[in-house]
Amino acid sequence: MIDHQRLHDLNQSKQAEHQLRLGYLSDLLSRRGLDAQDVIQQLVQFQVAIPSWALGTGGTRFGRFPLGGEPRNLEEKIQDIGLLNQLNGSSNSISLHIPWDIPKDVAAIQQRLQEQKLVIDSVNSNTFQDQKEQAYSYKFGSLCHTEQGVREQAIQHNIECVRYGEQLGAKTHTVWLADGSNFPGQQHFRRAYQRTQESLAAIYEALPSDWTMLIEYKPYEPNFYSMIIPDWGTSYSLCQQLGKQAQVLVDLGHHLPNTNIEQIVGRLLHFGRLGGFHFNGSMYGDDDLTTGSMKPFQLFLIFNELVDGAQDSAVSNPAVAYMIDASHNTKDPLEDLLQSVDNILGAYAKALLVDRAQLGEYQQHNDVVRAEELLRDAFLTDVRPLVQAAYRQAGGAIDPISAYRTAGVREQLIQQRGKLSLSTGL
Ligand code: PSV
Ligand code: MN
Repeated sequence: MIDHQRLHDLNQSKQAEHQLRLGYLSDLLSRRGLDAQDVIQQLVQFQVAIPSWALGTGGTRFGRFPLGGEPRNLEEKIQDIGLLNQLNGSSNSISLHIPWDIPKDVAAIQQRLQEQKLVIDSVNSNTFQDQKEQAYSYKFGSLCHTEQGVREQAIQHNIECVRYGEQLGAKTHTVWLADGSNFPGQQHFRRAYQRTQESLAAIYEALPSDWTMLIEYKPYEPNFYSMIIPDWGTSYSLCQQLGKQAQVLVDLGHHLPNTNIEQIVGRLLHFGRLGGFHFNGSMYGDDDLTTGSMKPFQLFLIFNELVDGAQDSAVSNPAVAYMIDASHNTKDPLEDLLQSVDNILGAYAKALLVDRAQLGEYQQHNDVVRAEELLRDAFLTDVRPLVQAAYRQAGGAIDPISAYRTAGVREQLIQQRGKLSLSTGL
């Protein structure tokens, strides 16, 4: 869809200015003892999984405004993510959602993945909606349900997800539960927790030994009085009971306003239980906006914890799975995802600039101002040339969004798939 020569020509037209800016920043960094190339290499290695459910227009419960050319099946979703990865070299994996992405022809899907140099990173279960053929309803919960038949059905669905994932080489299963209650008295808190824990244990039993189970938390929505896993503490407690393969997943939109998410990240790293992220942007709650669009400083502070943890030999946390979890109502989803990855890489690059030894000194001596200034300085550095260099070194575009627009990708997708094609997703 974007041929190599075209990409090359586009890069050529951006090259002079890019070099100028990269040269200036590299000099500045080397004065501080930092090697720009080192940072760029770390950015090149960084990969963020793209959710299959965010490739079409999702939006709100009020309206949906499809833009055309949306992927109609798993094959086309793979094609879209391949496109993103061609442009930024940072999106080489996919999060699948069952039942939307059940592979009909496993061999064909495997081949598509290979052609596009993509892998499946995680499979996500769906017990927050009822499917046509299912025997029991999840209206009053799934893994926490009072009736054993419902719980059993939800357990089997999760195990089925793992089996599909195995066929495609995934290694992670993500569980997000919509279970909870809307009114006081509706649910017995302790018993509902106990039932959830037992159901999760049954799923955990079926997990291959090299898999990870990620457990997401969310304070409210769709239930508004109580959620069965409302916070990281509950998620953590479940993981502790399940075993080493269970880890907490932090979705940035799943916090009450003003929650100190970076501190949660630090705590989970300390316990070795940080399993993964769902990146998105949030103003109020689970807004699923472009990552970094609302609170770029918070995103930087989160990466600051991650880099700190990665460089500290006292921390023994397994590899963290980085994923996006967003929904698009007004933007072209592919452009939004390019922006999100760009903001994520930018935050990571800034965190890599932090002089940790110096910061440690300031913290040790309680030099509040210097410590804060040190972080602010990294945050305020314009790291875009480093991110662009990473794209280019990975064979992508210096400016992915311009390349996407200039190549007329959306127009081509509309031509191929039609103006009315609709994607499955949130
Ligand atoms: C619903 O809140 C949600 O956004 C969760 O974050 C899940 O990860 C996602 O949907 C997919 O099920
Ligand atoms: Mn999520």
